[in-house]
Amino acid sequence: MKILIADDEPISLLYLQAVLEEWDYEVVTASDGNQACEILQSPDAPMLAIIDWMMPGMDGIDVCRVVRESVKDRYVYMIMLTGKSETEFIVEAMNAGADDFISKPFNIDELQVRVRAGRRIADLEQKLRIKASHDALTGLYNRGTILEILQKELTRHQRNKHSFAIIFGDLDHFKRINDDFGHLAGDMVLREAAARISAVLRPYDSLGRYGGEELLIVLPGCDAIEATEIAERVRLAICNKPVTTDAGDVPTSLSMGVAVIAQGQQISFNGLIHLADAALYIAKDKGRNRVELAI
Ligand code: GH3
Ligand code: MG
Repeated sequence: MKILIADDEPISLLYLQAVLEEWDYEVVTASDGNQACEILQSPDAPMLAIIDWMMPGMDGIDVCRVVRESVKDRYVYMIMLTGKSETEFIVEAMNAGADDFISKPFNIDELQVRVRAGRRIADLEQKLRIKASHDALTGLYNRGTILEILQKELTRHQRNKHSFAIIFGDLDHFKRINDDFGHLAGDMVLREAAARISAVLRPYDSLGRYGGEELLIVLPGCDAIEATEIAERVRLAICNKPVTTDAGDVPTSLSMGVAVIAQGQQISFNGLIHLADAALYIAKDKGRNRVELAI
């Protein structure tokens, strides 16, 4: 696991780094509070941090406060390291957002167990977050998360005016698949469909399970041609070969409705969903296993 250590004294920093590397942590260092903050706010930041209280510029207390206020999408477990040991300082550090407190000079065994406890909590936090934001069967984003992503993309669109698209997909005759092959096979089809779609999307697209066999894809920066091309790629990925299940090979297909928001176009969240849903309805009506673009 990655861990940040922030200390303005190079010798302390080197010593801590050597000790933590010995315990198999991947160490990232910062020599002042500003740098620590910047690292902890970056996308691939460590989830564990040991922060010295006294540093030039932002001190450890400032770092804890800023990180707690600004980092909302994951938990950073922060241990404050300081020569101060009186209760009032411990209270101040914890009030600022620190999770734990170690007095200098520290005992190496104590440091090890405290870092280990922090690691357990950071791990658990991450597992809980993934559980709360993902669908257990397919591993895709769940409904709440994909709708949040869509809302963020819509807000970004209103600010930047660039185009983007969504695809509403629904597996065809899924009830029949369950009836003919059983629910377990149906589950396998859902999982395989999710994997096949993920494999043909771009890294910055988002795919979520909107409902039972309904999927929602958010495609940033796409115009109608690009979005339709992607939808067609998705369609082929699903119908090109049957899904192999324990109950036999299951021919599978997906119908999709595509809605595109052009540069500068104004649309509400519900209006956008409704557009894609209406196009999906037309795709079903016209015979399924097809892509319809909303107009
Ligand atoms: P259409 O082509 O019009 O979409 O027909 P359909 O049969 O796919 O649609 P319908 O809404 O009639 O049925 C959807 C079925 O999907 C019913 C439901 O039991 C099944 N389903 C929903 N979630 C799951 C799931 O997690 N696992 C399995 N195996 N089936 C599911
Ligand atoms: Mg269906």
